[in-house]
Amino acid sequence: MNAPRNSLYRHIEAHRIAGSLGAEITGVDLSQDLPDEVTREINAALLDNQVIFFRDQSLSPENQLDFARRWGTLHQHPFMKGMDAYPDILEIRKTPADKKNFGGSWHSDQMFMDKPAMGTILYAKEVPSVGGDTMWTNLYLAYEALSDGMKAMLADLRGVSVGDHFKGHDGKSRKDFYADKLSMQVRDPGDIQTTNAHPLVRTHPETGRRALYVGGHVQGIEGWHPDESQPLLDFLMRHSVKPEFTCRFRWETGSLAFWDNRCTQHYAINDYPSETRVMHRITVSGDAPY
Ligand SMILES: O=C(O)CCC(=O)C(=O)O
Ligand SMILES: [Fe+2]
Repeated sequence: MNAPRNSLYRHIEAHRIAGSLGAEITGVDLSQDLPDEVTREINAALLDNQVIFFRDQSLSPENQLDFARRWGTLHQHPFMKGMDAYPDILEIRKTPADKKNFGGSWHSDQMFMDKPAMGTILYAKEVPSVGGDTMWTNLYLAYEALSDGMKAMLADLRGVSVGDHFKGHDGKSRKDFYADKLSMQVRDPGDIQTTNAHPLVRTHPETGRRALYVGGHVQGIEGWHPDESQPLLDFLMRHSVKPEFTCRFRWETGSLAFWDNRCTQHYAINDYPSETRVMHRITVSGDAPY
């Protein structure tokens, strides 16, 4: 069902890295001004594979911004401060002095916003000699694998996502969670609404496929008591990240990943205590889920 459709691409090739999602794309230099036809093929590859990877790219911040803008307006993280010279780029940096990492639990980006991020474009500037891989999971497959009974129960439910104080941060605020454990700069979201409810089963606006829309930010179910919702959410999270639904990418300097947050979750693995990892991240704005 998810095989690469190389016969449909004229400018790029897609090479699957796992059975359930993820493909390495070859034949394109992202620093160039891409013709619309190539952009359309990259978008098709993203929809077909949920997360796509490019290796050996040499991108300035401007190049990465130009590439990201082909997919829409850019979205700034309400809790994290962007680079001084490029506020639309979040530098994800972890050094041996940092004990925690950014994105080190399963989640879908900015799911706590009224319009969560459509996609994230992450570019590797500096990577550990080994470790610091990222994993993704396919939420279409997670949905399709549920029983008809569970699908029926989830059909009209909405999960409440919270931007701060979530389980992946030990229930602490980002500020307290990072404090002396991660030197990335946190910011105050001001009056941006960072708690929002979305359908637990989401229809992808471009493919029309249904996905189980869960992630670490989901803390409750609208109209349910926490004693009722927590066991169900625990099950859905466990189910959604079964190894069979996942892929894992080994970064090199110059690798770029582009993932679709509408049908995936991801997890940044924190297993390089004595090395440094630096990534440049841009998120593309998305629609209100339905
Ligand atoms: O650093 C990574 O591999 C991913 C971090 C993350 O969660 C993100 O960029 O959204
Ligand atoms: Fe993330």
